[in-house]
Amino acid sequence: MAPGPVGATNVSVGIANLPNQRHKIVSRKGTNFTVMVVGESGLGKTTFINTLFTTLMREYKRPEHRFNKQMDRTVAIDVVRADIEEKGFNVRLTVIDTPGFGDYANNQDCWVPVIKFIDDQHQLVMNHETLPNRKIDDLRVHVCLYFIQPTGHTLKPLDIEVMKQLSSRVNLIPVIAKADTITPAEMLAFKERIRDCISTHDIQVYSPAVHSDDEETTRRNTSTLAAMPFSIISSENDVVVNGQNVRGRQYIWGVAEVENENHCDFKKLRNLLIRTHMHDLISTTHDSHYEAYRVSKLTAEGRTDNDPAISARRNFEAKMKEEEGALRKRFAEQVKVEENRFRQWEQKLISERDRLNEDLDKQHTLVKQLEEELEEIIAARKR
Ligand SMILES: Nc1nc2c(ncn2[C@@H]2O[C@H](COP(=O)(O)OP(=O)(O)OP(=O)(O)O)[C@@H](O)[C@H]2O)c(=O)[nH]1
Ligand SMILES: [Mg+2]
Repeated sequence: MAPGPVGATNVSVGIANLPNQRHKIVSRKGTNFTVMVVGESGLGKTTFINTLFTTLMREYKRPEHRFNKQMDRTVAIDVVRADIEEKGFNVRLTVIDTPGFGDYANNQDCWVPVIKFIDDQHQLVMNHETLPNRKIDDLRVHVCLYFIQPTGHTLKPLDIEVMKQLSSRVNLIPVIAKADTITPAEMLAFKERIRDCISTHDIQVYSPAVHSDDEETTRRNTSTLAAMPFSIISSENDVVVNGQNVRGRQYIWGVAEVENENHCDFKKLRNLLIRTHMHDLISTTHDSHYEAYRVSKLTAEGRTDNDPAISARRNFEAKMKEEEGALRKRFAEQVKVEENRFRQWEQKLISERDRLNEDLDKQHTLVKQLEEELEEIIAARKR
């Protein structure tokens, strides 16, 4: 199927979380944010995409489009898009659906088209870097969600192989699909085993910096990291819980709710993607993964650090970093000056208010005094 948008709308997101300066710079032109889903066939990748878009529309109380991507087996790489926006900050959210693998006796190299897609996007950007018009449809994958079958055991050799291939190219986040099919205790043990397996095989999954200047962010990052790999439930349908329509899956024993944090980590994952770590995912993609691709390509072409093109680029990047640092410093200083100016003005207003209050008190006393004198005169006249 040809890649193309199945729906587009505007929703509000927490992009205002970005540092002010960054926000200002980026908001003028907006940005692309691209998520890819990969994994075995039938694990609910396409259902997840539909669920993500539907719940986003609902969360931000925007008219709901039906993001009903066709639910047959996905047979080709497919692109789903929506424009999201907050306070003038535009994000083009793109989710890339991929055909599931694992259906065949021989799954060797089944991930090749996915890896090729990721590399092709890096190559496209690299090719355009030297052209005067650098406007391209940048589909570099900022985060890849790898779907794991909820077996309750551990990762399969195929998972390990594919995750290794992916993790050297993109920010990789493993997710446990169909969390409603195993018990909470099984899920905890399964997560632990997956974490062990990931570390044994030295798979580099995305792990955001935990410590931040403010305590709230540090606490949030720690709790997010503790939940990895995220368990998710997806659904095509709404069910009624306590008189309210919620996304979920109805069973005889009850409802498995997509956005209930006691049922799965869907909400944590969505927050990480759309709110708290979008900027980090975008910048690490450019600074680490794209850079690694670029260097490996140039090295393969036999170009070294002494190559004028490479050193020119290095100098350019160092200069940009320096300029950004200086800009940040100037901005912080400007804010300080403005704050001081505001404080002085506030202080002046307070003194002026105090002076006026004092005047008012004096006038009150005078009026009272005059009233008393008047009363005395009237009384004297009556006598
Ligand atoms: N129990 C349960 N079933 C789910 C969940 N998510 C999706 N499914 C079901 O799993 C089946 C396959 O879902 P798809 O979204 O088509 O799976 P896919 O990963 O896109 O499959 P391919 O396109 O073949 O790679 C459908 O019947 C879904 O309803 C879930 O969270 N829990
Ligand atoms: Mg699919």
